[in-house]
Amino acid sequence: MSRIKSLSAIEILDSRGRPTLLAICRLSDGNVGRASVPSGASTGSAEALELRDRDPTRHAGLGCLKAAENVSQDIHRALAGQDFPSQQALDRCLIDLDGTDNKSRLGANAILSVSLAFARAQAAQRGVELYRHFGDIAGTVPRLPKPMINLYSGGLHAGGQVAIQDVQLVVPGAASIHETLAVVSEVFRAAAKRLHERYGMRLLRADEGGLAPPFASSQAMFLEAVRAIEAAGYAPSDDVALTVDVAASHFFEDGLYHLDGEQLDSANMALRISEWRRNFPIVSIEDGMHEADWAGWRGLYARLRGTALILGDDLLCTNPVRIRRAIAEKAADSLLLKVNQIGTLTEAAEALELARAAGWHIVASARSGETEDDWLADLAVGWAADYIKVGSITQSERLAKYNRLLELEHYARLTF
Ligand code: 2PG
Ligand code: MG
Repeated sequence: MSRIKSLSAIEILDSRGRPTLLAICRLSDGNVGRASVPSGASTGSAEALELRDRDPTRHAGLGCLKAAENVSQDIHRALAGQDFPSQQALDRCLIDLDGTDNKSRLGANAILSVSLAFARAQAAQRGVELYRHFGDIAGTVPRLPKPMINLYSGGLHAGGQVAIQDVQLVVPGAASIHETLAVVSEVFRAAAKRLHERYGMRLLRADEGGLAPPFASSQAMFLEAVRAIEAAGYAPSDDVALTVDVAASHFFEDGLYHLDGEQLDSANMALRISEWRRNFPIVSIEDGMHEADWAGWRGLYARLRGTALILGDDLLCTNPVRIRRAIAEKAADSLLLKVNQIGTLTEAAEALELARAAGWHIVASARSGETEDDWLADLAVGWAADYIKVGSITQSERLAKYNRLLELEHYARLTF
């Protein structure tokens, strides 16, 4: 049993310089857990609500003082002195206390910060590493995920110079996280050098640390990725493959996809994606279609199943109801798992279980606004995700997760 002594939260800043929350959970036996929550930019409309102050005189309305107060006052008052035997018991209590469908009363940021801080406190109480505790919560056997590492950015994470959001690298044959990072860093350097030669300036980095030059088209972005892999001395596909987050919800308007100067209907968008997959070594396609274009998703899945992961982010929002629908309609075969889209560890574990039972792949994902907290690495390992998506290798809020994976690989002797 874990009796809560106190809960509190403060407003801190994320990697974009925007407010977010850090929560602290103290148990009566002296164990303490702390955790901070990330925040997205290309958010799905079915995500749980991130509570912001909307006070235009502070942080452009993005302040989190109200959410912090909800933890330190409402949630503290309701939970302090209570014993919680499990994560599920705590999360159910938080969900009931909020009482809304999308956590809009207390805020999903407030609720998740408590859910995570409690998990850390319980892990400390049990004297086990966080990844092992996460595994016990979900009944999963820990395993290392393969990183999908951001190389180029566009869309809402960069200047929108290219509509699609992320082109990422995976190293299919790597034996370890160490080896993966070494290979990716060579490709990243080769890519930066090529772009420097071409554009004659040090390139600006996007939100997740990816390179964001003014590519003429999506096609040019993929082609340049392949050239960078080759320039680093690797074989595209066999040594280093690509994954893409199309983030199509964010360039869909009036029923059409506005891509590379063209307006494509759903069928032509699916056709365009299958051309990319044929011409480039793409092994995973995230959000190829708009979040409400279910027919488009079914078409994409029918066309590409078995050749690349059909990965749902905005489509699914880590929400069991939406995942059930996608399984039934054969609209996807992989889940991008972001716990802040749903707001508690327990509900995210339900999403995981559903997706696993359907034979889906799991990609544990960070957000574009992150903190230096590294719990995502433990979550990806503990929940045996197939992949982890954290962004590039050039910013500390991303490296906190990669470096924690290296630590787990080292002393827990975990493998892929
Ligand atoms: C995504 C994520 C992470 P955001 O779309 O997959 O890259 O972005 O956190 O902005 O939703
Ligand atoms: Mg996405």
